Amino acid sequence: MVTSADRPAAPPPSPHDVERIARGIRAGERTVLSRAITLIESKRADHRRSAATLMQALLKETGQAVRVGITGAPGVGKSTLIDALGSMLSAQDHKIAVLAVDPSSRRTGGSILADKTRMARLGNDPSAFIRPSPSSGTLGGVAAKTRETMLLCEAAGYDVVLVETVGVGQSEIAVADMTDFFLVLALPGAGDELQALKKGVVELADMIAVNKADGDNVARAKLAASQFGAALHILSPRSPNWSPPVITCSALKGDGIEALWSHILDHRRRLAESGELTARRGEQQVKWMWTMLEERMFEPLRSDRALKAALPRIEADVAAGRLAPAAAVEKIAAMLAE
Ligand SMILES: Nc1nc2c(ncn2[C@@H]2O[C@H](COP(=O)(O)OP(=O)(O)OP(=O)(O)O)[C@@H](O)[C@H]2O)c(=O)[nH]1
Ligand SMILES: [Mg+2]
Repeated sequence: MVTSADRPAAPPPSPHDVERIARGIRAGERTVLSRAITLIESKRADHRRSAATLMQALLKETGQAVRVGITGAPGVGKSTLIDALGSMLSAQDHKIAVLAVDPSSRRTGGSILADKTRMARLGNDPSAFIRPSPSSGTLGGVAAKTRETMLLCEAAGYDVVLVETVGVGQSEIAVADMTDFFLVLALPGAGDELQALKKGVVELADMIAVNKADGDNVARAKLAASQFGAALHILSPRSPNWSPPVITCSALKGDGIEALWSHILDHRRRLAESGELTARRGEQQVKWMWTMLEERMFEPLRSDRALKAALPRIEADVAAGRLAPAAAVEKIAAMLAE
């Protein structure tokens, strides 16, 4: 049996190859784009260097897309909404990239399949590109890969990027940090809807859309929307140039999707005119650099075998009060320096 360990490792792309990949991406070739994403998702140091060269080569071609983050509880209708919005935009000659940030192991086979069926129209649309969340890694790592994928998609000519995330851990913050507009989806329902949404997430929202406003739900959806509206009123807005609207929509029926998009464009116009868009993106880039650096610095802690073997013991000693945290840090640092 030939295992992957027996096979010689694939050589990293040469500088010449990287230039060819960059050309393929600029030409909008999907297979090249997919291969490039696989390259940036690789953990190998030589691949990572090639990936960094590629990102630098394409830097000037990035940044033109409307970047929208979409969050909400499982089942709220994110994928259905992306399908409806993406299909509408595709009909207007936009090219749509759909990405996901999900650092949990939730998105295994079944769930990807489910997404494919929920995004049935976009999935078959030649002007749409759908890429699931990188399947492993820390949130910081997954988010960094998704950001780079977003930039590759922009370089390939996708002018709308929709990033779906489910509300696990800090993933909403990671997505808000890589997009221009953060859309929170909510469900119709009485009173305690607001409690169901984490406060921190509502504070990040550039808009709340109460989805599934169809059939018997319409009145309840309107009620929920007015409650959200009142609640948003007392929060200090994320931007001085924008008060987050609250709308109702039905992703399933396509109701309210046009209005939703026009709010996103309005937001973009205002932030662009005030200079906030450029400033926000600049801050995001710097933050991203630090996140990647942190990831890089922490990597030996995850990959150094001796250290990994020693860590549980060190932790136990710290927990039991046998080892001072400061002494533990010295010990770990010394092992890393070996
Ligand atoms: N009635 C109604 N059902 C909807 C609407 N939008 C989505 N649904 C249904 O809600 C279910 C979940 O939809 P998804 O789009 O997969 O939800 P999601 O938020 O992407 O779910 P996860 O990715 O699992 O977190 C599906 O059965 C959809 O058909 C809507 O506007 N109205
Ligand atoms: Mg989904």
